[in-house]
Amino acid sequence: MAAESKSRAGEVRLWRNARLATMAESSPGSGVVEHGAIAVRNGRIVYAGPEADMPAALSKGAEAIDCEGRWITPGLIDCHTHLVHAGNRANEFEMRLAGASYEEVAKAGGGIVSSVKALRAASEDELVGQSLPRLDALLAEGVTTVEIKSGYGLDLENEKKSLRAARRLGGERPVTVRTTFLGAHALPPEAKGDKDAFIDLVAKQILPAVAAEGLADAVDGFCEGIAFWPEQIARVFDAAKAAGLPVKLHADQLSNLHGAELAARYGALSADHLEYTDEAGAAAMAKAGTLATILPGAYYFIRETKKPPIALFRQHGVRMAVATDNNPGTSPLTSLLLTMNMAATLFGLTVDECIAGVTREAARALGLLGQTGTLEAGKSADLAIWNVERPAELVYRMGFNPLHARIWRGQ
Ligand code: DI6
Ligand code: FE
Repeated sequence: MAAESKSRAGEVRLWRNARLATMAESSPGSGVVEHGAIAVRNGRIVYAGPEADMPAALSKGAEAIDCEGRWITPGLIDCHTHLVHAGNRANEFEMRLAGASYEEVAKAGGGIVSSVKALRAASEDELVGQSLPRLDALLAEGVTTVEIKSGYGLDLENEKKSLRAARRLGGERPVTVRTTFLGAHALPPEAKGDKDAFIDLVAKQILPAVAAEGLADAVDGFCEGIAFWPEQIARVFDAAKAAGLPVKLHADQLSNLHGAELAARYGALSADHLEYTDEAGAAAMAKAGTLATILPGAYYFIRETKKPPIALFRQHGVRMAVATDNNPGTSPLTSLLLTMNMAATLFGLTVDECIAGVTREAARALGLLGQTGTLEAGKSADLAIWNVERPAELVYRMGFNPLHARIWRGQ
């Protein structure tokens, strides 16, 4: 699994002469430490803070890396992607730009069903091969943890194939992969329009089998008129609960079906998109501790005009994560840096909210805050080291990558 070990067991590695944005919850803002150092042993952070306060025992005999004043943030986390898919839908994009309607695109074999066809036709090896360049694009910008959903297989064998491909990506590259079963994503052609029967199949057969094989860390659904109704999603969530898996939801992206409240009722880790969420939804999420995962890439790409209610989320104390939603239909985006810029420019998130959204809050949205997402002792040494003068540059630039080095589990 892990990359070849460069430091021996028990040895301390030190990143010194650095500026830290620890993102620790106990500190205000980004938890800035101007003259900072991070000590790492066995892949874990044993110290992160002012260099002057570091216990002398840690630096004695340690291998020290001089960061020359560079900024270190937690490794970035993309907590919502459909990264494992086959082919792309550039043809559909082109048709739409030439004036084709959604129906015309669908008639020409476009839409989500075309991605289902392509995924079913691809072998597991081909899926891994096609997905690796997208994963590499994320890693090149300092990503150390990525969530990957199924949802283009839509039958047992093909859902398992995509989840296995996702897990394999974590073996091919030094990155933490969390998998999410998204069986209730769309209706496959063989369901012949019968959503209830398909939901039965997902809840009673596919989900339990996927869970029994340990292929999924969580369960997601698409709650929308063009996908599944809240009552149908609730049946999938009941099955997830029975299998002991946490849930999350694509909610209120195109209309307000009160998906946010549904997610909150099930104690979901996150509700995602949320363009049409109202105040009752925000209040319910706050009460349940359900995060809002903001996906500006999809908002931008489908030219949505209704923005998620960021002010309500702040007012009610809903925590916000930010993710790419990488997928072939509505967000062919593989840059978490650009995503931060979009969250700031399109939705008015502050720099601190953007950076927290792709680190601490993204970790929380995956149930991984105990392991990663901040620079604090005890956590995995997942770091991104940047050639910037101030963290705001990570949000400000468009299409420029200032990453100096990416460290995953201390390597
Ligand atoms: N919401 C989306 O925007 C994507 N899936 C979802 O649940 C669309 C996926 C696609 O068109 O391939
Ligand atoms: Fe999505």
